[in-house]
Amino acid sequence: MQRVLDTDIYALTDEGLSAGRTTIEVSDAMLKAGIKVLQYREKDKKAGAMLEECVALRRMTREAGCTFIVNDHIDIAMLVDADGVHVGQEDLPVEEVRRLIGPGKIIGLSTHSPEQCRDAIARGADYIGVGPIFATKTKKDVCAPVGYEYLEYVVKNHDIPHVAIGGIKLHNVADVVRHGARCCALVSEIVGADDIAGMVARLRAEIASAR
Ligand code: TZP
Ligand code: MG
Repeated sequence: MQRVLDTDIYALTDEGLSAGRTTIEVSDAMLKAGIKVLQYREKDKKAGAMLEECVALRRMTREAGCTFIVNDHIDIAMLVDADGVHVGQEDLPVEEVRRLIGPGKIIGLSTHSPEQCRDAIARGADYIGVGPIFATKTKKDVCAPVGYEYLEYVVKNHDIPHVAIGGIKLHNVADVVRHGARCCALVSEIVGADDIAGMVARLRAEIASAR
């Protein structure tokens, strides 16, 4: 059952890929386009700048009825009362993140294999990232693509909410959904689009046609 990520598109920020626009500008466009889950993921900014942006994004996402997740920075997530945090395999363990942010918040964990999926469930993650489905240049320390095999394993065997990620584009999003993805995460395809609202609408139509 998909509860936490009960939406078709999971959007992430990346100012470096935003074609000269700020993350606040791009997020505003994504929220106006109806995005309902937004992850703040800025790898090259200083903590003070990130906090300032997250304060603004918390207000904007709340007004838009959008779930707001902060990547990596549990302290910033707590300071702005984000809805949750997203961590990777080499970040703090899920149990310790839970001790910090409390039971009412969302913890997402990136996973790349069936073992990591089972481990995420055992540790109490609220959702898992599944990927990278395809090769991507967006993430620097990315592992080899997992393809559809791991996605299909998750879909067939586990109820934990999941989001497919990595190299998902307008041209392949329908195929990812046909392979079982309930929710698709995209970075470059959305933040890099000239017309963000148009891109989100086209992605939605592709996803709907594949369901
Ligand atoms: N985690 C796995 S792949 C990835 C992250 C954050 C980046 C995905 O970016 P894009 O541009 O949608 O391929
Ligand atoms: Mg991380």
